[in-house]
Amino acid sequence: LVVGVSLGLALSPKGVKSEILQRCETYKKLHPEVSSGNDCQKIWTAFEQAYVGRNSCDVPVENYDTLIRAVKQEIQCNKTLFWSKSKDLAHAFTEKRKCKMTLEDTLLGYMLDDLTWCSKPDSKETFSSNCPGWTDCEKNPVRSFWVRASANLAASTCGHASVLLSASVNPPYNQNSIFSSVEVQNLNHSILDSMAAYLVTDVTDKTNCNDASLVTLKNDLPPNVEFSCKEMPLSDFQMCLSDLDKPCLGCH
Ligand code: ZNA
Repeated sequence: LVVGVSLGLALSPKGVKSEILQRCETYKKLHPEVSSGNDCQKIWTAFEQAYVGRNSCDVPVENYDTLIRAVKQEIQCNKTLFWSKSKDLAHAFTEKRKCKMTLEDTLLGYMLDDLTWCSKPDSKETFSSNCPGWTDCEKNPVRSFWVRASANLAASTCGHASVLLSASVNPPYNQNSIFSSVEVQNLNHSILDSMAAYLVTDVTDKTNCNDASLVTLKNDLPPNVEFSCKEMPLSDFQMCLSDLDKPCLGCH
């Protein structure tokens, strides 16, 4: 078994625990509405029990169920923005426009974005280096976390959902992605009405909303979830970031 080295974010000497606790407290200050229901120390304990003392290629997705239950945050209808191969664009957008939120704008995603963590058998420690990379083995602690957190966000998404896709990657909708294999699969048709795909197109991109992969996305959605696709030139997208009076991605 080849286990790669993923460096993750450069951490303060105190490590993953203090980074996560600090992010949790920062989030609570920025979002007073989630403050009273969430105890950062309890969240840390629920988080680490998922993977401490385990082989770092043997952390099942369900091990994060306790963490999911420990984090209390209501997902507001019409706000979810999924993304696939467009992380930086999606986060630039939600940083400027509070009408949409990605997984990384929720408490759970905010605490763990860009971090790497793992443990080892018979250890009580959390490490942030020499952990398996995303594709080294399927059941690594980081990937299992994002699968579980993504499934939870999708299952709670109500009203109208959006997804930001890039015409610069082929295909823009990939059935191997977490967006397809986890998020689309976990949407709840009894609370979700519609999904709009925004395909960001750079000047030389030839892919448009007629791409076969977008037909696949439409067909992968649960029955009765209405689908639409809009091409969005990158220049228009950048305009959305600078001119906040311009309506974009359904935000006014
Ligand atoms: N914040 C995250 O790191 C993250 C968020 C990781 C995985 C999933 N998510 C969810 S799913 C988020 O809410 C998005 O809506 C969905 C995006 O997942 P995707 O469709 O699989 O898109 P992607 O761009 O291929 O991957 C998303 C992220 O996963 C990347 O930014 C990386 O952090 C990680 N990743 C995916 N593939 C690899 C990888 N990291 C290293 N090597 C890879 N081959």
